[in-house]
Amino acid sequence: MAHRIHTLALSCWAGACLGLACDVEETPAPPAPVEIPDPQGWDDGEDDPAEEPDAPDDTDPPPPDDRPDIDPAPGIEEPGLHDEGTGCPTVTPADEHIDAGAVTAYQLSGSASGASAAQFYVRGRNQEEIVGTIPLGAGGDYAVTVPVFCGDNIVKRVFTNASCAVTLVTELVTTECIDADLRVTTVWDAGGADWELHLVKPGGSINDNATDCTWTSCVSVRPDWGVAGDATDDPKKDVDWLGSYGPENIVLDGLEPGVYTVLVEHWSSAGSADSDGRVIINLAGKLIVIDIEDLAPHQVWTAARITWPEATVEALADVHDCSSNWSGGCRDALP
Ligand SMILES: [Ca+2]
Ligand SMILES: [Ca+2]
Ligand SMILES: [Ca+2]
Repeated sequence: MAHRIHTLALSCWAGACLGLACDVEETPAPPAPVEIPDPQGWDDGEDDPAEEPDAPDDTDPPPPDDRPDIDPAPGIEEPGLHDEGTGCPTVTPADEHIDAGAVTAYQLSGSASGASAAQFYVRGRNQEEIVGTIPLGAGGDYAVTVPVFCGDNIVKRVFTNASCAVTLVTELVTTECIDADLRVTTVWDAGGADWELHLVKPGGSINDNATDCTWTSCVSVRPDWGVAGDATDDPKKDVDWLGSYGPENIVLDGLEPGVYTVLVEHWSSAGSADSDGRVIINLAGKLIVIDIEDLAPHQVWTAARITWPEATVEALADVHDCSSNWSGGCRDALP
């Protein structure tokens, strides 16, 4: 199974290339949408997930102040287009509502002529949140498959250039769905060539198809976790990506008790050694964002340990060089 390289022409990463506000320590107060807080400030160190309360019975969402702020257009909620600035990108189509059907992921596509950078943001009805880059092709054309949550979602697409930010807000509805306990998402930058997201079950190891949910085990098939023969508690990698940016996403409902491990491989040798990205975990109402920095090809980043049913997340930054034992993925025994 060849991993193809998919490259799109967006040469910058994060808000730094936009000439917009990039210092996430100084989150601007809405309404000032042009001053987009950089949701991809890998280096800020704030909202350290390691500081998550670990009281065993605490399954309630943390107070809003404890959540990382990853909404690139805070306060802009009304469906439709919102322009702030001059010389704004032309965004089509301007979907205000999408009936997505019985899906857990959806391809957003269209054109944003005149935009130099773009981001997507999805918020579910239980305040699940994800954010990432929309790669822009020639003329501002784009198509990116993003995870979506169960029921009513707010989807924001923010298209920017040096003088304007256009936010397209869309209500997106999915049906025949469940509010999954766990969503793990990873996104990365232009220099990343095929990052690979792994969710390893309690007692399992990376690239073992029975215990690791990843591209070989969890895309077109699903490993049988939890109750044997019951597919409702099996994981699925519902968004897989082979090029730059991502996202990739794994969804799991009905977790077995124990400790799960989230790992990311930088899969292609064509990638940059200084590639950055992040892991976003939505776990039973909690939002945890873990930054990944300078992940070189054939390195593995152990990003988090998730303990269930306590619903706690330990953020990690363990880097493992697997280049000496790499064959279609890391063959070292991890975690
Ligand atoms: Ca991948
Ligand atoms: Ca099962
Ligand atoms: Ca870097």
